Amino acid sequence: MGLLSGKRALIFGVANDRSIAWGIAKAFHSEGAELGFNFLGEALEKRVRPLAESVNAKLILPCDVSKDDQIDAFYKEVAKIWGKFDILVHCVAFANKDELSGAFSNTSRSGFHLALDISAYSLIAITRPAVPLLNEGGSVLTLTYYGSEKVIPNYNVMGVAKAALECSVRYLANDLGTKGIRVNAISAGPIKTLAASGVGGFKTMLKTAGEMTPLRRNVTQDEVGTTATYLSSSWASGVTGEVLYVDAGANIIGMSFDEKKEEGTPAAG
Ligand code: NAD
Ligand code: 0WE
Repeated sequence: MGLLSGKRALIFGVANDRSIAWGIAKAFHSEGAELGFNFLGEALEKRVRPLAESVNAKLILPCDVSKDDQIDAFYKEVAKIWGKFDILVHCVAFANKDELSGAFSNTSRSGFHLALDISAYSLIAITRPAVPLLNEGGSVLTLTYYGSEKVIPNYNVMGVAKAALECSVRYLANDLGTKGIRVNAISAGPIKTLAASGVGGFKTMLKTAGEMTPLRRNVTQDEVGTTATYLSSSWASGVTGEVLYVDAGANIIGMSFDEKKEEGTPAAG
């Protein structure tokens, strides 16, 4: 018996086999969950459909989370095909590329709206219609990043969007608690995905980040997947409104330097 046997999970945000959402899907599948997926547009359908079919998913439907009519149509189909389900996973973020470099103060009004709409409001937009379909003991999970709490170069408007997302997790957790539904976030360390590879200097950032963590490495999609499985299972039945770090310990570090370099070095060289 798997940890998620008999559970149905709807996963938003698979783009390809490097997606964090796909790491979560693989872990859920290995613990016995039945899976459903969205895809964004025909180009991604070609990538998502074969992946989804490899884990025996039957529910594979289009949904742009910035379009209310698509969200409505999506859940109408979910209600028809599944009726009720247990787990909702939100792995969606987007900002204009030109807002993810240079000065944060140059963030445009329209860029701010877009980033917050797709990366933060969309959690509310896909959770509200899910509520009547979610079973008691259900779980909603989203993905966030440390750039919501501390300044990370170039993360810019996405940091503001993730702060709004994390706060939405707490308010949604309070709303849905009475229905026995939990809402949580995973704050993942940097991982090379499609979204991340669109970022200038990501390779250098990954190397620097990996050297700073207590585990002296970065985390993987699979490690996010196993933590997501725990949070979405009855083993986390007492956990809601939480942001759980899957970052190799990065968030606990206040300052980091190479201690070996200090050995035998005269002070004030
Ligand atoms: P990814 O590119 O694989 O996934 C992002 C997904 O967002 C894609 O599937 C894309 O289709 C989807 N998306 C964008 N706009 C959409 C829209 N309008 N409607 C529907 N879907 C839309 O990248 P990823 O890194 O796996 O990102 C997944 C989540 O993880 C994001 O929330 C991201 O912020 C978060 N995260 C990523 C990292 C990292 O370093 N990769 C670290 C922490 C958190
Ligand atoms: O949340 C993310 C990815 C966010 C993201 C990335 C892109 C690149 C391509 C959102 N929208 C876009 N739009 C594009 O056109 N991460 C946590 C990964 C990430 O992105 C960064 C990071 C890290 C880490 C951007 C700048 C600095 C660090």
